[in-house]
Amino acid sequence: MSGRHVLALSGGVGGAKLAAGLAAVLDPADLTIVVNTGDDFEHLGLTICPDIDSVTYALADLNDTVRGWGVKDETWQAMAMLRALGEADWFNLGDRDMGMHLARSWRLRAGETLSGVTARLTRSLGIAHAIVPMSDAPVRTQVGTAEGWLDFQRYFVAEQCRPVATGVRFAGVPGAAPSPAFAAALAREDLAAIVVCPSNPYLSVDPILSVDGVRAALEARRVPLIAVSPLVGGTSLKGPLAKLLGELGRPVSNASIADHYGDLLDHIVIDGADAADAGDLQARGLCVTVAPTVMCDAGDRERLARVALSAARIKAG
Ligand code: FO1
Repeated sequence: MSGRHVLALSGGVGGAKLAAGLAAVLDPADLTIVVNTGDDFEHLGLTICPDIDSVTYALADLNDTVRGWGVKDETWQAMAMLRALGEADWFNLGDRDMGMHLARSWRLRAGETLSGVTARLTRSLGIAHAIVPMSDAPVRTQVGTAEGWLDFQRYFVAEQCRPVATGVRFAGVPGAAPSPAFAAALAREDLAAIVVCPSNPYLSVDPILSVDGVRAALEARRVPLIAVSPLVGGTSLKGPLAKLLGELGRPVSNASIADHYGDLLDHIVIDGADAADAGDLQARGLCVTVAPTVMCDAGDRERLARVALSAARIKAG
């Protein structure tokens, strides 16, 4: 293989950790991190992009690793004032995090694209690697429930994922083109691999695959696609994946992850706790790597990044 450029597809928390690991071992010229924007929403007049921010904070080493989202050493004075004013307080915006939303929102309102604003904000935080939205057009994930379709943050934060999910849809597609940097990465002559980070396939990766032309471009690719499974020990570490799989009538197993990605998938990295799944996955024609996938610190993130890259036969620095 001649190229060495890696295209990583990421959602929030778990995906952001692997994205940070990839950035730690690859030169900026060798990595494009495309991030889900299906979780984005307008709140209190601000444009909130939770997954872009999770990846940004992880690469800038600003992320709160205990909470899993937002900025570390955060304070909540603005939130307290909002509450005192009787404004919506179901979605928690920390003071430092609020600065990010303010900067992004006024620049979007002034006419910059989400790609342009994201490049500006990540550069300002000292990030040299490319973090790019999947699209500059709004795509909004919605979860079907008995009460109708809920916008993603209503389902995830306000309802704490309690409603039984009957389906997932992405408002805005078709009709949302890939962002310029995403389209460019897909077309690169030196593209060597696509790494799907350990994010929720239904809620975080599917929106990226639903962007106009992306699935077709991935189907036509000439490079391996490696997914790191978000399941550990037969369940999801954090987030609603296990619950969602059950509600959608699928077994909570790596077989479901592999089935979901279908022909797009060449290689799956699964956790040691799920080593027993390897035989079945190999029988489906997949390459399988069994490795520790839980990322508690920078060492874990880099180790898993190297595992994913070696699955693609890419030598990391
Ligand atoms: N998640 C929560 O569970 N509760 C919150 O109040 C919350 C606020 C929040 C603010 C900014 C941000 O970037 C993310 C935030 N998240 C919160 C996380 C977010 O809802 C999810 O982690 C992602 O959308 C799923 O990837």
